[in-house]
Amino acid sequence: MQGKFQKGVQYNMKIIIRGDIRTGKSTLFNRLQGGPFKEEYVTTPQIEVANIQWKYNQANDIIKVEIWDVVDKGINPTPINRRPNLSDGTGLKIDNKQGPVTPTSPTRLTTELSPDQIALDAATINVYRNTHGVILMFDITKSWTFDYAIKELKVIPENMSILLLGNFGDLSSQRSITRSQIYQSIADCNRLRVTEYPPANMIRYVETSMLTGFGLEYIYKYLGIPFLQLQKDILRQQLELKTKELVTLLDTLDDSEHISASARKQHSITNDIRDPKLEVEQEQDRLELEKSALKDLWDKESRAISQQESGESGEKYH
Ligand SMILES: Nc1nc2c(ncn2[C@@H]2O[C@H](COP(=O)(O)OP(=O)(O)OP(=O)(O)O)[C@@H](O)[C@H]2O)c(=O)[nH]1
Ligand SMILES: [Mg+2]
Repeated sequence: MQGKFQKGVQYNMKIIIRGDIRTGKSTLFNRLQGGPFKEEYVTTPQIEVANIQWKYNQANDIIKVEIWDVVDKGINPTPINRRPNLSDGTGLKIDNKQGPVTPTSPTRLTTELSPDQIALDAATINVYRNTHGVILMFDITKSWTFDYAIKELKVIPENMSILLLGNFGDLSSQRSITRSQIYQSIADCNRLRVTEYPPANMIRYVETSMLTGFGLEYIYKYLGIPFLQLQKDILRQQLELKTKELVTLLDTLDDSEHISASARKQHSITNDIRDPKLEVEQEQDRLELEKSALKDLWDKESRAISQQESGESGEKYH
């Protein structure tokens, strides 16, 4: 029994990494799996998924984190049955020295595809489905990647936790977006997200460098936010379920054992649970009491009237 408790509960959490092209998504994806920084740039042809084990504080719970490296517009020139294993690093290679790839570049590559060669991408599936946290990346040296992030921030479901990463922090001397611009935009977006979910859904911002590893620890810690939110949701559902189970069981016991109404009442009071059957009975009791009180009043009134009448008639006839 003790061993079972020590093993803890298993949780499945889904985290997606999004961002404009060449912002460091796959580098983070690899880093989170314990891989080293790779200078070579290989654009990701379609969504990739990996599972990592993650620990919340020193708890014994087993937390399986499913990480998605999201591609907006996929590139899949290979038919489905002959696709390479994408996690082994094979894919379309673009040399670093070719210069920056603009956000519109992938369309140039996809025009050669036939309809049966559709890749897994954010255009074909809803990546936010069952997602617990979003890591949204931009490159602090490329303003258009920040514009992309701000646009995306406005469409991410408001219950989701978001971590915005200003990547390429090692190139901060070349930055094209100031910190105050970033904080201002986040404040504007957060204002729109103040609904029923705060504080877990508020946008958090941190600057990182996948090259130096700066900020990776923060990302690791950040996973605690979607995790605690997930745990809270599960506990809330369990609580609702157990309350329903309890009411059903009490009902079954009351019905099957021919328990009197007063005993049922007693049961409900001692269990401090709202029993719908008892509530109806209580309402009927209350109506009965009201009715008899009214009846008493009418009886008194009619007695007084008849006394008055007999008095008056006595006066008349005596
Ligand atoms: N100097 C520096 N280079 C980085 C950093 N992060 C990623 N890179 C490099 O930037 C290039 C692009 O990184 P990727 O991780 O492939 O970017 P991506 O967002 O997955 O790109 P796509 O899949 O094409 O959308 C690679 O050459 C990386 O080595 C960083 O923080 N600093
Ligand atoms: Mg990539």
